[in-house]
Amino acid sequence: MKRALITGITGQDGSYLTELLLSKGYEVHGIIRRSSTFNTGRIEHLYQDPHDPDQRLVLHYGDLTDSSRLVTLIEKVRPDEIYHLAAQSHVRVSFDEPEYTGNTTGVGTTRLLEAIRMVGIDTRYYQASSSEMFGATPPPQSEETPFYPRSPYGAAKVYGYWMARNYREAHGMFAVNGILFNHESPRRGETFVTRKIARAAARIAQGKEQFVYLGNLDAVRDWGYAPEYVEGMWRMLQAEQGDDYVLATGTATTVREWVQYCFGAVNLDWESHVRFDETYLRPTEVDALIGDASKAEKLLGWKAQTMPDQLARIMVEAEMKDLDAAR
Ligand code: NAP
Ligand code: G4F
Repeated sequence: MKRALITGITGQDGSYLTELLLSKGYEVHGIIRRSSTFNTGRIEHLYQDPHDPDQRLVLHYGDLTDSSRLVTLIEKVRPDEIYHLAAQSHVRVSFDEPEYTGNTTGVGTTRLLEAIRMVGIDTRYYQASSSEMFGATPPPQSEETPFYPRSPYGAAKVYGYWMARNYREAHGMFAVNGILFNHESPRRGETFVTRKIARAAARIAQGKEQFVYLGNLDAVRDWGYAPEYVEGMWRMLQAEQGDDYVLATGTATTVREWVQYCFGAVNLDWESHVRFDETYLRPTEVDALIGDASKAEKLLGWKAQTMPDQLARIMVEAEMKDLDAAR
């Protein structure tokens, strides 16, 4: 039985990846942070009793800032595959907490890579790189596009990208950079713009709120569906050698168009409900991200299936269902 270790298992991608790996027969180990409230909501439905002799999902406390714990965990689990998804992943927040973002999203990657090297296991490593690394470089962006990060988060991800490549080149590690464009789902964190808008549209439709406050409506993003992207992560680690791949839909949607899709899904006129709040502007913005995922299609047979308009509908319907269930 293959064994995988996932950092960031409690996040959006971690939860879908856990479902995928369990369905493929893996034993899955996940690192969770100690917190005073439960932070395992996204994987609650996958929980397995530690007393069950057939348990295939095991959770361990740990943190990206604690190198010795990463070493003991790698030694204990000895995974065949490691998916490094944990990060302070919010771009706007990274401007408020640049040092913390650098420490976790950036140096946290080095701590993990170094833990693997110190323990000396032969494993396959996935690095959650990001289209934010392209920043100000105009679209379309591919594996060959130069990086120009526009946030502390983007800069930290560029550092992590190069550390993963360096461990591949310097130490012969099977290390992969998945350069993923924005991917969303009903499990997306509530403060990312797609979920914030889908949630607001549903709540306004049900009379619970009247307005949603947003920042820049002109930004262009390439929004895909998260469960499809974790399949791409897995395929990257099944390839013959470590390499770097973009995953994206190749489509361009503005935040304004996303608003229109979501409010359209509940038959509301968006302009009566959207208000501007400069709090949500960033000191430096990434104007346009549109990915070219042709390498992943050619070498991994991966292609995005769900397009942004369908995705918006999926997310609004999930919000409506949750509100109905809470009644
Ligand atoms: P997410 O929902 O924000 O999840 C982040 C995960 O990292 C959570 O499990 C979080 O734990 C964990 N984490 C944060 N700081 C940690 C620390 N110091 N030690 C240990 N764990 C920590 O992110 P996501 O959307 O699933 O994205 C997964 C990865 O892909 C991230 O690295 C992100 O930067 C990257 N990425 C995402 C996208 C996207 O569009 N979603 C695109 C490109 C790249 P808690 O639950 O305890 O907070
Ligand atoms: O949803 P966002 O916060 O995502 P962003 O900044 O594109 O970052 C996400 O995708 C990256 C991949 O490219 C990941 F690496 C990263 O971890 C994260 O998952 O913002 C999208 C756009 C931005 O241009 C922002 O300025 O929406 C604009 N926006 C407008 N009003 C807003 C808002 N963003 C947020 N979060 N909240 C608003 O009210």
